Amino acid sequence: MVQSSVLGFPRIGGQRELKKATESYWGGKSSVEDLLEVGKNLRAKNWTAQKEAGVDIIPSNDFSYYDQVLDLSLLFNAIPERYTKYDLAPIDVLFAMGRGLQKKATDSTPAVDVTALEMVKWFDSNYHYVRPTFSHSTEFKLNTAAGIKPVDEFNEAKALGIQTRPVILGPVSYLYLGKADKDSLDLDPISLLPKLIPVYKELLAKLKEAGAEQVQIDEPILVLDLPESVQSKFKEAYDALVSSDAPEIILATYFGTVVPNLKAIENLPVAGFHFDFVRNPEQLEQVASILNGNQTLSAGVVDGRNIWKTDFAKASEVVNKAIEKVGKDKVVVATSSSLLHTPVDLETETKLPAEIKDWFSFATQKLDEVVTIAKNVSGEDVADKLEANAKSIKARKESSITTNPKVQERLTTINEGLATRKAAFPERNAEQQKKYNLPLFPTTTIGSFPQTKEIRVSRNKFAKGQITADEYEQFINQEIENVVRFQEKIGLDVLVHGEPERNDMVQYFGEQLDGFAFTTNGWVQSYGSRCVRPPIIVGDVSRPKAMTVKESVYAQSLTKSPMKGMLTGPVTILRWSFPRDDVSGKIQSLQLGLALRDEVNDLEKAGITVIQVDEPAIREGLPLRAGKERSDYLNWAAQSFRVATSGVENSTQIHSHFCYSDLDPNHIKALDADVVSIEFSKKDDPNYIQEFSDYPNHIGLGLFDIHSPRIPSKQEFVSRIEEILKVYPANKFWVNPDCGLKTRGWTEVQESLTNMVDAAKDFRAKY
Ligand code: 39S
Ligand code: ZN
Repeated sequence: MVQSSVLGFPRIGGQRELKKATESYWGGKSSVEDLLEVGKNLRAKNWTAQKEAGVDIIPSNDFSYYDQVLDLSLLFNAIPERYTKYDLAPIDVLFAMGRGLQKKATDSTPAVDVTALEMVKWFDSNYHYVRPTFSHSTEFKLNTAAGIKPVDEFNEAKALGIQTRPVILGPVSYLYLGKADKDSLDLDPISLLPKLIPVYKELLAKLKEAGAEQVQIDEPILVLDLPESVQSKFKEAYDALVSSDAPEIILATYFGTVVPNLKAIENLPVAGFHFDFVRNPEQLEQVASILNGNQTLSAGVVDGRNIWKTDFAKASEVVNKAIEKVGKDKVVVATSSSLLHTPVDLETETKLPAEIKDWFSFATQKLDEVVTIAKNVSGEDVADKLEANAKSIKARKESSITTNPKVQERLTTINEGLATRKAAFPERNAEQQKKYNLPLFPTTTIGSFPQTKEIRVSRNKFAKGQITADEYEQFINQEIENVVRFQEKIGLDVLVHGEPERNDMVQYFGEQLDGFAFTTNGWVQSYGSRCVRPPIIVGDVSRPKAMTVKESVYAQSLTKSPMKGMLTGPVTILRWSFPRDDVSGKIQSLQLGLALRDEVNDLEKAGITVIQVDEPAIREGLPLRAGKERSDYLNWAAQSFRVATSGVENSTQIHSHFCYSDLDPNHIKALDADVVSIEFSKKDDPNYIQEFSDYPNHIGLGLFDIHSPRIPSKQEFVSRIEEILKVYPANKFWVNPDCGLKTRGWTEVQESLTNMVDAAKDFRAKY
């Protein structure tokens, strides 16, 4: 009997219970016990759902109160000293590292003021992990202050009668995905491996003692281009970790092919491997050849990254090929990656048209998929399920919803001319300077202002028909006016309307574009307690009518300062939606580019002549390995952006914005935006700043971290600007936060922005 396996399950809960509990704890509205109780119930629920679905290999330690990588930093004692000075409870240390902490002193406790660790994208997904941050004084050991999470959760499941397979990020990936702290920039994290291995050994021994037979150790960096010096570390690590004192190790990779790194894993003494055959089915041939005859081959055939129903026939074919190579008793049918990246349950979607809903499969449905495929390849009778599945797959292929001949025809009109501005940057810049007459160090924000409880409640009422469209519009207009008046008061130069009307920067557009479906409860964790509801691209995309003009025009009518129109770019809409799998990313992105071009042109016509088209996801979309696929991507990504933004006059100023990733300035040059703003406040490496000084157009290097409630002082802004000015020229220097302010509260925003603008004014006086 071929076994079925899941690499990880979403932990936020079907009704975002975890989000609500964490935010309530942070807000001082509930106790830590309440939070832990919610966590415990969610874990039990997830394990039980998997058990009941018939999944053979069920993960544990896939749960986290913030981020699974951050959990390891806490457990391994990789806690920078600045978080250890306040006598915080372990879970508060965890949250302080994840989101920073600032607390006024009380009679009994000292003031606390620490920034968060850097948060970056998890490979090419929209999930963010907290970057392990090491210094020369990092001393790895098992930090048992809060128990030993992987062991405790294993025992918790066992007590429910469920045997699980703990999941842990492997030591090579853990170090490689980390970075040196600012006081130890000469430290190469991977050099810490010999010090880390004994701690993993100790942890594995404890899991074995607790009764774990197998562990899933993830080494996702094996799908990246790795230097020889890192490739060789796998042998060193796994020769040491495999032992009779440790559970069997299944080494898991996902999100790509390991073939270029085959050497790194071919003689590892592990009990088996997991590979992603959704992304790269062709790697089967080569990966099967390195197995030693005793090793398990876990075949990832159910997509952990998208919501389309698995084609049972196709998936079974891949698994059968694997069986041919290594034998039935050595193959496991698995999800391609953790299901963290998919919404919890399709059943709770009551508003999706039945025809479309039948094409989807969310995490809960995917449990049944792995089980069914495993049964099928084992020779069990699942004929009715196969038949129903084949019917859905065929219906989607033949549906008229997916094709729009007009869109396809318009796509053929795209050429270089359509994707090129009328003049080059120097000429545009001169015209823009004449038109707007902005001072040196112009100040602006990235677009969103606090999405308050009040705003969300009002939108919710409108959606439920409890208030009228007029009432909702009036409410939104009042919000816009407040945001405009505030910006005028503190003296910002280029204003925004604050986006109170938007639920999310991608979903908002998805809901207005043709070719999309959207969910009412399809939440996916993005970082910490924050979730997104990715819209789903089901067919050819077009824009039936203007999407943002009304709010921008209203905002501009309130002020003489330039008002920025705010759009999300084609690549980002594509990346943060669930994309089609029947059409290339390039085609979807160009269709979005055309739809947005209409919007940009409409904004300009309506008098909005500073327009920001955000592309924060452009970097994460970069194929994980260098090569033709990557250069192709960069070409079509930039082309889509330029299709969207090149229909305007020279004097119209196009902005763009990027965040969440290490950015290569070369990748954004090709967009030819007049002004870009990038996340920068957590970048400490002077070489990184240097790289941006060659960027030809204007650039705003983000000056404060918007993920943290912490308020930087004016002096802090001054110091940071001074530091950047050492390598970055004053005449291209915009002043702005790292990113949009929607997740922050008004008090923090008011103080931070005031300090930021005041600092800019000082420099203006000096230069
Ligand atoms: N990806 C996307 N799609 N969007 C982004 O902004 C980003 N930014 C980056 C990278 N990836 C992104 C970082 N990620 C949020 C989410 C992701 C982020 C940053 C921020 C965020 O703030 N999410 C909100 C959250 O988790 C939800 C936003 C949303 O869709 O809290 N809100 C809806 C709305 O405003 C629904 C709000 C809601 O919860 O309409 N309503 C309540 C309910 O449904 C009812 C109202 C209430 O009582 O509060 O229960
Ligand atoms: Zn951003």
